[in-house]
Amino acid sequence: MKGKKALIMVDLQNDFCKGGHLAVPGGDEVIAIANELQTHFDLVVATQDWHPHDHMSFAENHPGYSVGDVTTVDGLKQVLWPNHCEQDTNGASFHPELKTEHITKIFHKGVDKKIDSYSAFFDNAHRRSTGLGEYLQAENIQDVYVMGLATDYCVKYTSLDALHLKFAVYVIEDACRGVELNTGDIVKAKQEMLAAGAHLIHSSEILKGTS
Ligand code: VGL
Ligand code: ZN
Repeated sequence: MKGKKALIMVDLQNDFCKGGHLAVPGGDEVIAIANELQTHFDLVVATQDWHPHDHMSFAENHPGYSVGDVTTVDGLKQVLWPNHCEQDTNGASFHPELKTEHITKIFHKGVDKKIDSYSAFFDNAHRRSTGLGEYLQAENIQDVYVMGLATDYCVKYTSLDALHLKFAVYVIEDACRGVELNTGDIVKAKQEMLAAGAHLIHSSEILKGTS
């Protein structure tokens, strides 16, 4: 039987787009691509970064620290961010132009104040599953296609975890944008994903086929 394909749309939320609290350069440019891609898959899922106000990834919750600083939380390296994607705020909502009618399930991550979660599958210490891996396995998905924000954080860790879970992983390069906190982070992230076994593809390779 031919493998079933899922599209994972990572964090297409207002706070990562223009005017958002953690705007990723060009973030909103991927929304139109996401809309075009959705009908080409057996299954479409989406993630939302979904933090409580007192989340430990927010610089504001670490007196004396600033955005971009790196510290340790509960033994794990943590980059400190501006407050973003606070649960039930407009910043955490999907971009208003994103089509949502094809999404079969939404996975929230970063909900525990004490630990961040860049991957759509597990928190950063792999302590708790979001349920995404189990869901895709139950749906007999073999190939996962990852797109969204941000290339060097949530897209990267989602892709690496998908590979660990033995999915074939395709990262749709032109449908991702990165934070690039440090110059070269996006290139490095792509190299890491490639080295781990992901395929980097262009959306046209999917769109040229029939839906
Ligand atoms: C993300 C930084 C903090 C992401 C989420 O979606 O890539 N980056 N939280
Ligand atoms: Zn976050």
